[in-house]
Amino acid sequence: MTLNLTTDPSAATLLPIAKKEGISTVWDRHRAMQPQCGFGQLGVCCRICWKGPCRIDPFGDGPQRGICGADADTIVARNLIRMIAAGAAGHSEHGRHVALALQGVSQGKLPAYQIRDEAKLLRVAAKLKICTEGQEIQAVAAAVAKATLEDFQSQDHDAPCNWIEATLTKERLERLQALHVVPHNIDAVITQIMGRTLVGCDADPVNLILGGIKGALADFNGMCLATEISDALFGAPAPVVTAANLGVIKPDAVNIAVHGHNPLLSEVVCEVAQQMDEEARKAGAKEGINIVGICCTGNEVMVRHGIPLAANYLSQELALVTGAVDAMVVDVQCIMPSVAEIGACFHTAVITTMEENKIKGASHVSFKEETALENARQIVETAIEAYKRRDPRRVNIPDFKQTAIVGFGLESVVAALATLNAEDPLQPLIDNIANGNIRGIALFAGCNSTQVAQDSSFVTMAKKLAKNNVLLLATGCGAGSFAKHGLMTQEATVEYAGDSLKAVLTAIGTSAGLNGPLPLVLHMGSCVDNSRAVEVAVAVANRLGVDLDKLPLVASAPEAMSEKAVAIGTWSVALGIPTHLGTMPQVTGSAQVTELLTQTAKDLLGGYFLVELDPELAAEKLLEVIDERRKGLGI
Ligand code: MSK
Repeated sequence: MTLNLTTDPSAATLLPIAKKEGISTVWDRHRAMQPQCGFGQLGVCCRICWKGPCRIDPFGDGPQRGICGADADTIVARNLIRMIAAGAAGHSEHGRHVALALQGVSQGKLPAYQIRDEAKLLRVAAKLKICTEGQEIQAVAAAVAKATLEDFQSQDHDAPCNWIEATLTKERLERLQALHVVPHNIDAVITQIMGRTLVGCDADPVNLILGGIKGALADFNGMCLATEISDALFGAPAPVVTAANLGVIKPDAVNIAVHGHNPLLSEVVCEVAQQMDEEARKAGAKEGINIVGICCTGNEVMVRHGIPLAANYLSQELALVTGAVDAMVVDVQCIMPSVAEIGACFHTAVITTMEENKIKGASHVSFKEETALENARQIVETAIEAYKRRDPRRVNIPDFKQTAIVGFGLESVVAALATLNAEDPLQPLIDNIANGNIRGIALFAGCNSTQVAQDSSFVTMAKKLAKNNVLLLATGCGAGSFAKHGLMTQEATVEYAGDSLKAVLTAIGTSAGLNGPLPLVLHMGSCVDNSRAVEVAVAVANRLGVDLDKLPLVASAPEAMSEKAVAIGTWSVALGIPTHLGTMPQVTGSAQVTELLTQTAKDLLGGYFLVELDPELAAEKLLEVIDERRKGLGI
């Protein structure tokens, strides 16, 4: 009954309960929205000024220009790059927040935080060419924070942002510089996009798209710094065994769901929850406090600490329908406003924590790094109080959860490979790519969308690619899909990997002490952590002496939805990576923009968008792309 909505088995338990309780979910609202606006789907609706809204007739019978004179190409390009600006703003604001926290730690102003991974901080400093010799770790932190914050402040248009310069291959940087798309200042580039897309400004679709690519690379810069500084503050991920899906919610515990993206609060909530476990037991919760994750805040604490993941994007409301979540603590991004209303149907405290992200009907704890410990205590106390009001007769926790081995960043991948070749850890990976045991690498990223039965395209594509010996990496809600469906297990490797891939994963996993293969899909973290996959790719490219667009590497966002996914997909293309989309981008109202993104980009950047809604066909097309790349390398 629910298969055309979601393939997550826990939804089959909870959607009928939601219906019985009169609770509307994301799928009900999707149905109510049909038919959706065709002009919007094609990207030809312009709402940039109040003479409008205007829309271009895609059949050529009606208006071909908006009231100001903008045609479909201009309107589509403007709409698209505004989405990129929004995505870049979200990621880089998250990054700025983390960088300011590092600065606060370096000044001794934030007692709730410390540098938990000094080795990572030193590696970051070396990458940014900061001299660390004879320096105290606090001084190194201050220098890293300063160099990072310069990426939001520099007025030198010719100097690339520090992080992008430190991260990309030399050849890629030069290629992007020749196109004038390398950002010098994240904030400035986002502001420029908003300025150039005002009524009566940039009307050249090519120029607009180049501006969008620059914005997307600003997004990449923001993601790199967010990921790596978070690692320094909270620890780089290492393999850990945990679990995923709504069955991780415990009937006899105070359940606190951490949801959103920014790890600054959730890290402290995890710590404080441990200290307050006894208080929960005193309130009657035999199993104490149980923290579970949702979306990318969930992924952050999952890959670093093995906190189980309850839900990815589309299932967030269903977590509340279990009737057993006592508090849902949200920070930024991908939080459905409906959660406040659904929480109110139960006893659940839905708590917003960021000044710029409030929800009508939710309570608010104003989170500040300076007061993080007391903010976290207040949240945990609220959860314990809510637990006392829980109605056990309304508790319905689906009996579905899967084991997941997670926590694979560059450091842990290299550490695992080093057990095979300590002197040159990348060599075994390169050898196995060259001899075809690993046919290629696919990075699965991005969201869930109601346009696709939840998780279905991720799972279908992954199984097909793995059978064809493609090494699979995943982030964000894509990683959540794989974790929930049992594809981050050793058993999945045995069942679904092609013979040669299985042999490689078994050799690495066994030698790394996992008593068996690596999981079929390697969980690299949240959506900002896509930069981890680039780090691995850059390391391989540098080792081979080629640029990223030569590698048998592809990316896929089969269930893309967010403006952040638009930004990520665009930088992925800009870095030379063929990038699949499994949902229709809102650009097809312009033949010129569509051609720029799917064909011209290939000549300019090496990467390009490939749109295929059928997951089986999409996997076949990605295999063809991988083989084309292999041919180019002569392997
Ligand atoms: S949470 S941006 S639905 S991946 Fe990162 Fe998931 Fe997409 Fe949000």
